Amino acid sequence: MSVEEPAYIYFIGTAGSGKSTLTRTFQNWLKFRGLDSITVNLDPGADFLPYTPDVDIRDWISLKEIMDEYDLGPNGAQIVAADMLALNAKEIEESIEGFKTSYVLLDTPGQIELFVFRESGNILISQLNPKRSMVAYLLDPILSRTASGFVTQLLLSLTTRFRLSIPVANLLSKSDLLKKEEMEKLRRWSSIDEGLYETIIRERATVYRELSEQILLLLKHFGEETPLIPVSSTDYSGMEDIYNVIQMCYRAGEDTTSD
Ligand SMILES: Nc1nc2c(ncn2[C@@H]2O[C@H](COP(=O)(O)OP(=O)(O)O)[C@@H](O)[C@H]2O)c(=O)[nH]1
Ligand SMILES: [Mg+2]
Repeated sequence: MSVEEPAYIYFIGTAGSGKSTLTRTFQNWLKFRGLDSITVNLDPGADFLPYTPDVDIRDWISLKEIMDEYDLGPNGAQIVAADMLALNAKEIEESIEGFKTSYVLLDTPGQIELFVFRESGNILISQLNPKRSMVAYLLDPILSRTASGFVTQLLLSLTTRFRLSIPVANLLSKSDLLKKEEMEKLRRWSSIDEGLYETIIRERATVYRELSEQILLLLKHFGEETPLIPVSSTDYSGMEDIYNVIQMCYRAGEDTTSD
């Protein structure tokens, strides 16, 4: 068995971007490769999950109970539940440690702000292992179709990097839904090229022009022109690329298969 500590991969993205499905798909892919992983559901509001979580926040936090106890609607209860995640960080850690695995795949709440903009995300990452943590950030292809939509998503990804202070890999989710030309266009845009700049300028009227330009400069300055990794849970494309990014981050090319 490897004596290495596990790698913690947080799947983050806007609601419906494919986090839960990718958590399952990537675990399956690791399994095909003979690599051990566990899944952690951090969404107390999840009604249905496409995988059976090994560690489940719903064992500690019930959205229904919060709604009843505090007389809140579902949105208010989600916020209270997100903050309660921090209170359970130690239990989550102990539960994960019981598994002795190589990869911990953490599926975050449907709404990105609950994990990224409130403190609980940071608290949980610190409690687990910030040095061996990374974010797999899912860009939604539907929201990426226009240049301004694409830039806004990159900005959210950059904001996630700043809020959580761990490395972020940008994935283009559900790439099976994109035509070849659209994929090519996004690939070019992801290097923050002139074409993206010109498209933005054409898309927006004067009031947005300077803002868009500044956002692009910001993205360029902070290295957001890193390659986008197209992935698909439908055809399993991009799984090896995710794996390679994880290796580059932590293991310098080594995997953790038992010898
Ligand atoms: N075509 C396609 N649909 C996907 C893919 N991944 C997820 N979906 C669908 O997108 C919807 C949202 O996925 P889900 O994983 O629940 O998103 P989450 O809210 O980010 O966890 C579901 O209907 C999934 O079946 C994919 O790779 N390709
Ligand atoms: Mg989900």
